Amino acid sequence: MASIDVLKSVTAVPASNAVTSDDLIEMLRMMVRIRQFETRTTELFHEGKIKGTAHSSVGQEAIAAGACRALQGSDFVLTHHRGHGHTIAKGADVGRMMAELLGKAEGYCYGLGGSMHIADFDRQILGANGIVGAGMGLGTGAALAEHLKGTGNIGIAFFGDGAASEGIFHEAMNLAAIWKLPLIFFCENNQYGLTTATADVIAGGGVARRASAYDVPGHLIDGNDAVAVLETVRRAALRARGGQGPTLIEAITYRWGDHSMRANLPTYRTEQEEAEWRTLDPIARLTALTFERKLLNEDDQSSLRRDAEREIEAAITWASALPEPDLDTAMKLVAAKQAETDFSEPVSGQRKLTYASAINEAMHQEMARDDRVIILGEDVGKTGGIFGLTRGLCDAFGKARVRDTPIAEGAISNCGVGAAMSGLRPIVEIQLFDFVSLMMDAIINQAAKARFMMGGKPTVPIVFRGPQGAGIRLAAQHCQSLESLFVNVPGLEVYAPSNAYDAKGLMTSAIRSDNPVIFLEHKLLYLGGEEPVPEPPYAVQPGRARVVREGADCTVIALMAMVDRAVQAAKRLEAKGLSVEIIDPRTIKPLDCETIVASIKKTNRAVVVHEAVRFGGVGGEIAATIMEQAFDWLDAPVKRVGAPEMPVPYNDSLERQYIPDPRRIAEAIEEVCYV
Ligand SMILES: Cc1ncc(C[n+]2csc(CCOP(=O)(O)OP(=O)(O)O)c2C)c(N)n1
Ligand SMILES: [Mg+2]
Repeated sequence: MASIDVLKSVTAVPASNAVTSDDLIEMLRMMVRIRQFETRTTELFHEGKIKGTAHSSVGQEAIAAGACRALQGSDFVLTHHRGHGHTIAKGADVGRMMAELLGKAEGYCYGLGGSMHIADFDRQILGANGIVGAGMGLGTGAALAEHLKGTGNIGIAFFGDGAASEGIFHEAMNLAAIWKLPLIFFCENNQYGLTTATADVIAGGGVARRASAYDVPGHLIDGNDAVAVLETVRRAALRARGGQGPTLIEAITYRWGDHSMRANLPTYRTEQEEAEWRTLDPIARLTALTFERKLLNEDDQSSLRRDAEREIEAAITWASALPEPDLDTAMKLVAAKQAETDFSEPVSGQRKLTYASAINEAMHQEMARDDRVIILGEDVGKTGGIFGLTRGLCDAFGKARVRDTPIAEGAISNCGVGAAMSGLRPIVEIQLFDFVSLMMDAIINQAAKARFMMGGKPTVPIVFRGPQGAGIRLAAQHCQSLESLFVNVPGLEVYAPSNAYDAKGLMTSAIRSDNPVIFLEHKLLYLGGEEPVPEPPYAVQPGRARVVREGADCTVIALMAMVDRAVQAAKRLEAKGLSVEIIDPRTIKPLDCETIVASIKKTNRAVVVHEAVRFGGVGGEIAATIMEQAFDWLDAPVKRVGAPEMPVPYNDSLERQYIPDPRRIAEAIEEVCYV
């Protein structure tokens, strides 16, 4: 099916004078090293020493060697699941790579990531990735970071032909094109995505042709020709460095082995096809060229091979003797340590702001304090966002830092994560929080895990913020409360301010945090009045709850817009002689269990209130914590109040019935108090 005839369509790229003897010899040396690494890795896998899986790039070495040869040391690469070759070609230490494959503590990722997550940030190897296509979105962010920092560095995002069918391909291409980002999109078309032939799933006659849709150069080249790869990437690099933006390169190649080392897939290629492609061995081809030019002879070639064998054997011997990682250290690598921050909270004076203006002021002050802080989102620029949260920031800090994006949540979020890993501190506005569903890969698979799976190296200081919640009749896809989706993901922090003072202080903390923060705002709170908010910058400590109101008979733990409703309920119950304590956790993750449990030990009763659907909501976690830590003090079962098991209804009166109100909260309090 994948006949070598496909190569008839590629553009021949003859070696120009720019290609030196050194280039040819070093590319060959690199390819031989990569092949040896992959060959031994496959053997170690079959011996049961390398676990899980790994993907060999044998047959595709010319791409890694040629493309990385065209880069400078400070340029970056993002690779994919079949990434050993790129990583070696960008200068990684094969010993530490092997240690990672063997799951050792001195591996690149402390043995926590394995083959699909190897990264070396000191060499601008920004990571392999287990999510097909991810490198393109992250690459836009890394390129944006280099551009804004003015380093002159460029980068390559490698991806497979299969990845070219992911939406992120189009979103990232578009973003890179409109922003003229210094990024090369390099598609290694090995003609299969797992068992599926590329020709069956790519419309429009190939990947490179899509470049014209974004008005960027597209090159279709022979990926088994290291010289063609080198020359093409050099051209693309020149363009990127010159500020002209991205290039799309599609290189036709073939992987010699199975999709992965597990080799558990049914046959989908003929032996004849495989044999035919082996005749186009990229190493044999470059070797022939070096012979033809009398740069090397057969002895030199043998010694290149022997050197590679020695190097990889030494790497295996070294790596095999290393100690295993331990769980305590692994736990410490989930999140970055909290930066040194002054969390003393100023007392509110006379000055007042709304909840929305308080968040805006925090962003303004942090952008003024730290020029790494940028904002990405739909309509966030001149118009200041549909709820006005970013109003005035574009005027104050310019379009380069307050960036209107296309309506492309995948690109916005992945660009943000890539930029965060490359040294910026992005704030991503989610226009309405429901649209976070289109950002979930960036948040859950990338932002939350990057630090851990890459061995504690990258920090991912990014804030995802936006309005959630019901109350203004926007119906089921614009009104959800989604916090429980995030609290179950290690690596994320979740902040949920209920008032203007906390909104400002927590936004400041979120921006200063070195970890990804989900910052939940509430539409109804946007509509609230002005409250006292100190003018100087201040940071509220995450994981420290506020006792909103003291009481003796029952504790209500309420989130966001429910805090005020709980206060109303408590005031109603005063008339009945009930004294209700109210706790606002302020951040759901970290959660201040101590304050909650101490309160229950005093009141002996608890009600948890949130607007999110009750089943599976955060209330269950809080109730379980109370049960675990204060069971003996409880005089009644913990009660939860939340939305019913239905999407948010549009109808005015139904929506009001849907959201917990002071009456329902008061009833719940009475129930636990009168058992
Ligand atoms: C988003 C996502 N979907 C599916 C997979 C499972 N998967 C891993 S590799 C792969 C094939 C990828 O093909 P291609 O991009 O052509 O890369 P190649 O394996 O050919 O190098 C698939 C489907 C995944 N890891 N991520
Ligand atoms: Mg493929």
